[in-house]
Amino acid sequence: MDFREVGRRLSNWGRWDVGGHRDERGTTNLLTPERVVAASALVREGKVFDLGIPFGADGPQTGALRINPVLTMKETGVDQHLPGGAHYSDDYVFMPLQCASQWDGLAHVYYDDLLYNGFPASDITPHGTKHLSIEHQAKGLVGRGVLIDVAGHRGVDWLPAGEVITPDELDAVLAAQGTDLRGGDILAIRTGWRRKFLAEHDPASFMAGEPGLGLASCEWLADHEVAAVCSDNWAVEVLPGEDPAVLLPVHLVLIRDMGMTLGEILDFEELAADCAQDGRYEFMMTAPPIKFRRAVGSPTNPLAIK
Ligand code: UVW
Repeated sequence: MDFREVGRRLSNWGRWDVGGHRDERGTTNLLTPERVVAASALVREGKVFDLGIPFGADGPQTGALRINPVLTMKETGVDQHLPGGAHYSDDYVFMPLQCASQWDGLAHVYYDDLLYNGFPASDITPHGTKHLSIEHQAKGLVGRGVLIDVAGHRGVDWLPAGEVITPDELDAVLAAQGTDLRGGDILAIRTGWRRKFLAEHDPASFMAGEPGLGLASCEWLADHEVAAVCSDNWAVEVLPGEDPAVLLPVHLVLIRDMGMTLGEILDFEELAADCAQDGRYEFMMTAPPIKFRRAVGSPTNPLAIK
């Protein structure tokens, strides 16, 4: 399967342009006010699940692609002699915007010198991107979340690296869970990769490859009018990929052609246990990015609320 051909077929370029305004949000346009209202009805018990991983030196980055966050104190308060005896502490952090739980923005990947919706790749400068910055998603990531617990359905702690999750399997897991999909859903795909990291604490093994979506799932996501997809692995898609000649084809089609933001390195462990217990795999999900200007990605602290 040629990713360019799939991308051409599933392209959303121009779909959400209004008048002379070229869309910079992509599929999060599917998160309409009506759908947000409907999602709010899923909050019944007040149970809140924190789907973010900690941002710390013990994160999953190896230093090869990215580093883990480095936090340093500007002030600890010890040398301060302030009126009234007050002391304060202050900290700085140095980190890639995509090193822990994160959204990939729509300028994160491209091919043939064009970004989503035809913006030129030259928009990405050493000072950030002129278009498609992650800040355009600030309101965009709230709606009905659906967990597809692939590892749970297979009865394994985690799927092996290189294992493709197919549309047939996604359908089978949803059927077994008794979950329907609706337009504008935010999908959370659990491969068990977070559990693997918690068990092994081995960034090299976490980052060396992963189970995930293959190219056929792009069509499936488009057919279901999915607003965004996130996963507990680091790239959503299977690695090594299905075609050794193409790196990250699912990224290229979803982000560049369809305009879909990808959520990566989330933690669905507690949520999955609860869903298995009450049989309810749907929830309200809110996962705003931080409004970094001109950024191509952002950390997030996603919440699922039941
Ligand atoms: C790359 O695409 C390089 O990284 P990520 O999986 O974080 O999107």
